[in-house]
This record gives sequence, structure tokens and C-alpha cells, in this order.
Amino acid sequence: MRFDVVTIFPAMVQQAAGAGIVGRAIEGRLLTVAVHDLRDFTTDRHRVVDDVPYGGGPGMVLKPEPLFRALDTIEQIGEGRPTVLLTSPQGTPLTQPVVERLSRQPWLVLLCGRYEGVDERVRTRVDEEVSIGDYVLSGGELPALVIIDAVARLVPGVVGDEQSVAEDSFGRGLLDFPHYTRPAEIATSASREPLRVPDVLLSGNHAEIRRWRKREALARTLERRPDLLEHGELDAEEQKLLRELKLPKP
Ligand code: 4FV
Repeated sequence: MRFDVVTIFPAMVQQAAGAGIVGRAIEGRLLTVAVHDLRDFTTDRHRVVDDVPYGGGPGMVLKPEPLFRALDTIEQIGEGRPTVLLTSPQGTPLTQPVVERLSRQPWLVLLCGRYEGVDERVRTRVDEEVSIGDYVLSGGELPALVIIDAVARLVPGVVGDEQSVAEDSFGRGLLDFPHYTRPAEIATSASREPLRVPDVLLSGNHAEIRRWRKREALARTLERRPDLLEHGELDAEEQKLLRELKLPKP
């Protein structure tokens, strides 16, 4: 899978994309992440990428020409045509199903806004806008990195154990179950009693452990994100567990 990122802060994106599993996947040639400095697509000696908004008002707007030149250049790189994404608060809310859909594209170009945003005419070259949340950031780079990280995890071989991707939160539309690791017991100033790992996880009874994790994921989803249960596809066992969880506590 290939990602091309257009930004006025290439070092920021290069640095972050080079870390962790995405970084290893790039080294392992499972992914290509090419970062392009928007200023390289300017023609003036001050490498200007922004200008004042027509109609007045605060802030600056990213000029269309450097972005058009960047797209013209990038689209010559690979086979076929890339899917061009603009990260912005006006975009499609990013969810796991959207991540899964994007991960089926072989080539994504991510345009990172800055200032008040991009000139509206840039949207004539954009296939889809994507938002990572209803808040305003100072730039589209972090959203681009969020998309790259979330999509990269679905590229075969990027996450060592495919199982963990399949079992990921939201992979099944539910929140994740609690995770524990050694030590089995830990003292803490917050409570007189030491904090213990639930016995079922120490039991070695994998059927029981699987049921406990299902129940915990459902209980946590019911408590924190009941909205997710409206469109979660639950199997028969989960439906039964959910009915039990909804029963009034004795
Ligand atoms: C954003 C978001 C976001 C808006 C103006 C960049 C900023 C600035 N992008 N999800 N939320 N972008 O806040 O994707 O240009």
C-alpha cells in the first residue's frame, strides 16, 4: 500500500510515520509513505503557500496552485489514479468501517490543510474529505497520521499477529475487554487491598476466558457506548450475555 502526504511540515510527518509498527512496515517494504513539502510546488522565491481570504476575514488560506502542482506531480508517480483525501472537520467521520474501506485502496494521497483551510477549488481534485473528530486542529498532519496508522494496521503483515487486529476494539463494533499482565497481584497506595488479576485469567480455562472477555467487552460497551450496540453484529452467545447484563441487578 502507498501513501503520499502533502504538507508544509514534512519533518513532522516523516518523524511520526517512521515510528512503531508503521515505521517497521515501511522498513519491511509492506508500506510506502512518501512525504512531500508543499513549498516545493511553489514558483516564487519566498515559496509562499498561503494568501489572504477573498471577502476579508481573519487568517490565511492555502493557495490552490501549489496543491494542484503537487497532485499533478504525485499522480505521475504510480500506476493508475490514487484516491485523494483531504483531512478536514467537514469530512466523513473516521470510523473503523471507513478505515476498512480506505485500506482496500492501493494508493492514498493525503492533503494536509493549515491555517483556515484550503482554497475551495482544491476540492475539485479531492475524492473524499475525512474528519477525525468534531474539534479544530491547527493542521491536517495529525489526522493524516491517524489515518495512516489505522489503515496500516489492516495491511497484511503489518501487525505481527493478525489475530489481534481481528480482535481489535471496533473490529467487531464493540469496545475492548480489559487487559492484564504480570504481576498477578500489585500493592498500591490507592487501596489497602492489593490489586489482583481476575482469577479466570489465571485459570488456563480458555473457554471461560473467552466468555469472560466477551462479557467484559459487552458490559463496557453497554456502559460507555450503548450507541455502538445499536449496529453491532453480535453472535448468539453475545446476544445472550447482553440480555443477562441488561437484567436488573438483584
Ligand atoms: C481536522 C479534523 C482539522 C482545520 C483547519 C486544519 C484543521 C486547519 N482535520 N479532522 N478535526 N483540521 O481540525 O481532520 O487547516
